[in-house]
Amino acid sequence: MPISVCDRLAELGEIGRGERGLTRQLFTEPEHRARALLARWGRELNCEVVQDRIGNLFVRRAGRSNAPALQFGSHLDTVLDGGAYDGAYGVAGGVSVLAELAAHGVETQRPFELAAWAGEEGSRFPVGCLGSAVYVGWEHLDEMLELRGDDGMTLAQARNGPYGLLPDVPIRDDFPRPAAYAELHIEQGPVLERAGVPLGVVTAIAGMHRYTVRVNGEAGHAGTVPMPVRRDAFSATAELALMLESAAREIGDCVATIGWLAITPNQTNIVPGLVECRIDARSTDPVRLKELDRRIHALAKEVAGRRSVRIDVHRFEERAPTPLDEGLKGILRETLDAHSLAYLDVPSGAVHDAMCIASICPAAMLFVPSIAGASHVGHERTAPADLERGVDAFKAWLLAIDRAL
Ligand code: HGY
Ligand code: MN
Ligand code: MN
Repeated sequence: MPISVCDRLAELGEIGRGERGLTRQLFTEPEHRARALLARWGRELNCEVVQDRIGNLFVRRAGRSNAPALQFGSHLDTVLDGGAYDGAYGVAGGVSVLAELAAHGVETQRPFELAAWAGEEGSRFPVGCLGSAVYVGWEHLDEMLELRGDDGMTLAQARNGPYGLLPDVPIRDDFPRPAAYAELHIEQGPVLERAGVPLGVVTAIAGMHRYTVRVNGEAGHAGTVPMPVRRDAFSATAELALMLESAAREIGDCVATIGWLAITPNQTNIVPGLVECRIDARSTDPVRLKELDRRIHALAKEVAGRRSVRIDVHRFEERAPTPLDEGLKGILRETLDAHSLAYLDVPSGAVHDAMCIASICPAAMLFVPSIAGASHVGHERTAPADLERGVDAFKAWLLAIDRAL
């Protein structure tokens, strides 16, 4: 009896568990253990297990021909105190599909290759979709290896450390272009649950710009610097944050978030001299995303002038809104109709590795509902029946794609 996706998720869900949720950041002990577990699952299924030099892990099942693979997957890393389903569901679900094919001796036309993309969250090293972006050539490995995490360690040091690449897995240096790519993921939003529909055909993935913002004011004694002459870096940042929030609301159909912030010297009785923060700005509409970008720079200039502080804004990540492949979406809708499974077209506000892979081959995604739309939190949940149904639908979709390609 093949292991259920819920059981695989339960096993994965114990790796990196903390009080408030799961933390499996790239090249840390728990994330290394999660990759090692996937490698073990792959070997148990007599699949070829290989990795590349940024830490992407591939579990490959041979097909009748050696044509370009049908690739599918997601990520094993998590945000800080994250949930047990974001990313993990697409990987565990992919393993369940491979296990089902093996259990029934199904021979596919082409190889089926499950990918666990390294560092999708960008939660330790600040570039999102890190592994898949290197895989498609959007980012260069050598440049990414110089990235520095919040703990001061470079990506190279972490990768070459005890929790880097898996010691017993061969390294693959070629980046074969798949024939097509499919990703199974939780919705991370409330749309499917509110509509009472168990499956989502993802129409497009939101574009995302990420910025670092440095606000330079003047540190001083909290008790003696009079209010009118202060150049308080935190007050300037707070004003910028509120103006950014209003701008996003005004533009509409976009989101802007400051989720990471560091105050220097971060002392109760010192007026902050320096604040660094990061802005995460998104929209599925490129025009709105561009307007948000314009407003960010304009607001920074306005606040800097009014408060006589220096504000430097640097965009370090730019991912365009990504419409997903019409052909693969058509096959998915036909498959769901053939199995009398209800579905809804739904855009993705979250970004995914699929947006990178879509630049080298047709790519599409299938969603299952998130309870209360909660994600990137420890109480992220999806009902077991929805998880199982998603894997069944995903398997049928992959086999239909394999026949159609
Ligand atoms: O941030 C995101 O949208 C994704 O979960 N990394
Ligand atoms: Mn994800
Ligand atoms: Mn995520």
